Amino acid sequence: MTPQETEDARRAAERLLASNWRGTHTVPAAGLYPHQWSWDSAFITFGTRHSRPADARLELATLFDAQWADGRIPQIVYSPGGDYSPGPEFWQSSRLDGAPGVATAALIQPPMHAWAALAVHEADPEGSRESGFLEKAYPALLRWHEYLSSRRTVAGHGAGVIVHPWESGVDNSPLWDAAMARIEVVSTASLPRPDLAHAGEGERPTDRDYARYFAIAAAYRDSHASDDLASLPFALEDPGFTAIWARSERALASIADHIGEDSARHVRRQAELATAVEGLWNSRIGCYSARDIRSGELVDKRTASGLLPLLVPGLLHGPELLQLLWGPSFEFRTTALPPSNDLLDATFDRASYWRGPAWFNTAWLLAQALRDLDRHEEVAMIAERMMRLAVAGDFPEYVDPFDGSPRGTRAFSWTAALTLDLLTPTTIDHNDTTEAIR
Ligand code: 9WN
Repeated sequence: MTPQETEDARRAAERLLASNWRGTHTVPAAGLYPHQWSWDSAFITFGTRHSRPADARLELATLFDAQWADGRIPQIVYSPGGDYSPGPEFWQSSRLDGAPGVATAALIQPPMHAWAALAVHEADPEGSRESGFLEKAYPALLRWHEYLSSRRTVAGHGAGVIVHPWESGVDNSPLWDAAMARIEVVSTASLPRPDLAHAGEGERPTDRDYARYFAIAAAYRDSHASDDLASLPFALEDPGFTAIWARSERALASIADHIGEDSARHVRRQAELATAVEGLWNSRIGCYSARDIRSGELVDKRTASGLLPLLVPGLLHGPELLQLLWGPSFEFRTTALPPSNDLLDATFDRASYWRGPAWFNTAWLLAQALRDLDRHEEVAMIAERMMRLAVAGDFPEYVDPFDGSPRGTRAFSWTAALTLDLLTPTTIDHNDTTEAIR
């Protein structure tokens, strides 16, 4: 990539992020996703921190303002208007205990936030200090991680439990197929699908999936967002969610150090989460996987979520995962970007959402892991491919894993933000805590 190509791509990404900015937060995509999404906002700040650090701080602060009394950070913070289903009228969050003043969903998404907050601070330490950013963010992040520990783990395991496929961020991944199949579907007749106005039908979950999504969400809402995980229709330990949490716990230790709080407890917690991730190693398939808490069984599916434990320093099965990434299941060398699903599995579908297409957030997450492993050539390869695919496809939501054709919606914010991040050289200040954890 020439310096001019890089500069042009960075400018285009910045323009797109500015056009999706709504004054307090960035929408993931203007038509398909017209509200604030939890892990999208975290990913987006990895891009906006470079040229608009004050907006990046505001983006996270807006999300923290929607935190529930029990510490959860909601999957969606609704804005007025916008045609998206389920909307605020589905959740009626004001009727649920401990919900904030603003309308939100009751579900959550992977905890990228502490990691994002540290990165936002590091991009503009002076502005961050002047605004007391970390001092304000830390208590919110602490309560969020405490919510996860107390409400989203099963005794004896410690991995993060999701109670809806939407909570994984990889909604129709084959990891959830067996658990989804247990949900009875009465009819798919009157389901609102405004999403189909913005992406091809074959690129989105099916009506049958949606009927189940609504049934699981309604059961959770009607249980008043219960923490009795065993009583819920869907509850699985998620390897991607847990790996991201471990990474964020490590960031929380650094944040605590920056502001003179006790970091040792986060270092300990990070080690516990690393152990919990190891509990999701599935030796039958040679990959990390999800565990259904109802059956206690690990799911026999290799997916990109099962590769994300590479983010955990000192991972026991790191070498096997790297081989898997380069081997016939994920074909890192020849694919446009790593696919979301095992190329060899019967469920693989090159067009359907999280069942095959390549996503920019997955590629970026793997790039972070590879950078930690000093595999800088591979990081550069991912950066170059992301840049070319993002520019050629008008910042698509995801791409065909073989030829890189754009799929899903366009002008998608995290595609722009994460590409921008990889194209921007940064000096990351690894402090003592981070080194101790490594
Ligand atoms: C449900 C916003 C979100 C992402 C998810 C992605 C998709 C929503 C949907 O879009 O999910 O949350 O309507 O399909 O799967 O990761 O956060 O970009």
